[in-house]
Amino acid sequence: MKNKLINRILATLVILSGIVLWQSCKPKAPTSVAMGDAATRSFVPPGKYDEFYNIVSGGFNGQMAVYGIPSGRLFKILPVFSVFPESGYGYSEETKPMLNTSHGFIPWDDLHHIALSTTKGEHDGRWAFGNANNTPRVARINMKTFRTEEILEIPNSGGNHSSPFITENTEYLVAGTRFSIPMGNNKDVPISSYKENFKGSISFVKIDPKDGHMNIAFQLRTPGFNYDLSRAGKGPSHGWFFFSCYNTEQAYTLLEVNASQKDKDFIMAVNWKKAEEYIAQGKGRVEKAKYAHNIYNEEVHSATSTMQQEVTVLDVTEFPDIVYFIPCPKSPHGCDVDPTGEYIVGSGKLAAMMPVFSFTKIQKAIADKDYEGDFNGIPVIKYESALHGEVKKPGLGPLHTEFDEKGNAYTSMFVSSEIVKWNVKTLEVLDRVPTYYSIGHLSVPGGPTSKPHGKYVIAYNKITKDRFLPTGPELTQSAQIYDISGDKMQLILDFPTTGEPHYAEAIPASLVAPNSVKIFKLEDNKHPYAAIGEGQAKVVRDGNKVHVSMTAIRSHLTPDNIEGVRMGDEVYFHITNLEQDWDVPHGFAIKGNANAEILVMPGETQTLKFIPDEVGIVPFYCTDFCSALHQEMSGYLRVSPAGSKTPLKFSTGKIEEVN
Ligand code: K7E
Ligand code: CUA
Repeated sequence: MKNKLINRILATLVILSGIVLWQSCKPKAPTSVAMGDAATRSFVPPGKYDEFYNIVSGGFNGQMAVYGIPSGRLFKILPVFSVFPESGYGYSEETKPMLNTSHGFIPWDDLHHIALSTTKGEHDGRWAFGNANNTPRVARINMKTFRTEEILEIPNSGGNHSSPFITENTEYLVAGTRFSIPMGNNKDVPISSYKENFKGSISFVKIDPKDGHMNIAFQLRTPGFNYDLSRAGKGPSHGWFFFSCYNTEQAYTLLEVNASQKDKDFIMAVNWKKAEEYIAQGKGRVEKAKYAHNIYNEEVHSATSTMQQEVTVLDVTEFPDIVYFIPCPKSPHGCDVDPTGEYIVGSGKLAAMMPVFSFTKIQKAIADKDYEGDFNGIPVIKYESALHGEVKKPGLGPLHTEFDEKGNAYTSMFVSSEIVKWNVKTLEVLDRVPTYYSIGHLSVPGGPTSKPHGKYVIAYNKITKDRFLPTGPELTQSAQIYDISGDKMQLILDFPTTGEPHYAEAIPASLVAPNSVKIFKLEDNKHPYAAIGEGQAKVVRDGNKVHVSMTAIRSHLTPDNIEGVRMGDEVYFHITNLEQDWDVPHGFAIKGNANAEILVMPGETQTLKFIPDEVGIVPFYCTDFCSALHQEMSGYLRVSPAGSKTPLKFSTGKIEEVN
């Protein structure tokens, strides 16, 4: 028995060391492969626009970043789950509620996946969604303002990795748990009771088609193993979802070895239309849960956080026709559906080939009950019965697949550091190019949709070694753009990225740029402390709270002299930017503040809290270089001792005589 186990471990180690050896296949020196006119194809002349927006996740920085394609130029860092002192996100009173959770305020997360909203399977340019991998949450970004507008916490989840993935018309976003955990009333259990007590869960988040608001419609309670990635069906497979599952061994320690025992794990096929029916029939179980729902409202330029109390659960083992398992070799990671919706690609990280499943065959196998057995009562479809075919010798360590508009697939190979192009129908490998190095996700514009825009594939790499000037032990993260318009993929650009780029989607600029908000209209500003015009500027004491309604316009703040604040006060600077011109933000910061700055967009009001910690005169100023007289855009706050009788007064431009 023991010997058997040791043999198994040894066998696994041999496999793993093989992988380490395979890694040495990758090119050793930086190679300049951009030849001929290749590099000019990424060149966007000064003053010209890029053709695509690339919305790239930032991994452990908890943000998204916006780049232009094909230039690779960085346009914006878009804070989502992490505080961002540069804009005051998570520091201003208005944005703090966005980062509220059932655990309280959390300033950071790990953002892996982007999903851009679609209608009829095609990009519509409305919203971008992202996942918080650590403290399970999903976020929605409004593509008109490029701001995080909503964050929904996901209860009953042990790490939100297979998330967010959306259905054809953005009806639902799914959020699947990476780790299984005990749920319900009895959570204090031995870790070794994994098999009995640990469960998975997949949340179906309903998206309101009008305003994008997210609510958990229901959760599927699933067998205890790890749920890695997912894609919705489309076209003929609309109504289904596919998830890659690993650790079907149900190991709970040294997963590296113990979760790689079996020859095959599963792709889990979910008939969500069926689940929807059961929910409509009232078959879901309402369970207590606690999760935050945070919404930013641009009318008041403020967020609110509400704690939700319930979630409706369907245990899939109690319903015969919601979930089916399809065997998939060796710890599948990516699980991608081609643009036609017929083919589902499983990427076993440790497998030497890639299975492509057929939706038609899966349906037939279900109709014929063509099963090889069951797992926790859930039917396991015969591998051969679901299989369209295998891509033979695609490369080593297949992770993720995207598609072009010509019936081709592009798969990232982590171990052999390359992108492999193959034909979805014939499964024939057509081309391969090296990536520098260890590619994770890749992105073809429109690649996960029914209508890919094609033209480029962008590689998001895990290792940058020797591609850029060294910057100490930590190097920049990197991405690479390949032209895929011809038969052969051709590298045209390396570009550095911020954070760790996990996944990205690229969307034609024409679907987004025309809708971009330029200013917020002052007359629509319903912020309770807004000063719409300098005449409304004021300072009001409310106990130990002092509310300053201040205006900013080139190049002064009103008021710029404030007296009567005392030690022990909390001062709230509510800054309204009176500008109604595009691209004229004003910033605000005050000396010694244990807080960040805030950046205030034209027509908007934002609030910075300040607690004085010493008596004296404290300067404040505009932080964004807004005009030739930006340096003059400043003022003073006088802080008097606690209990002093200094009268509250404020002014701008008033010269007082001192007697
Ligand atoms: Cu492959 Cu978290 Cu999508 Cu990264 S995951 S690579
Ligand atoms: Cu306003 Cu600088």
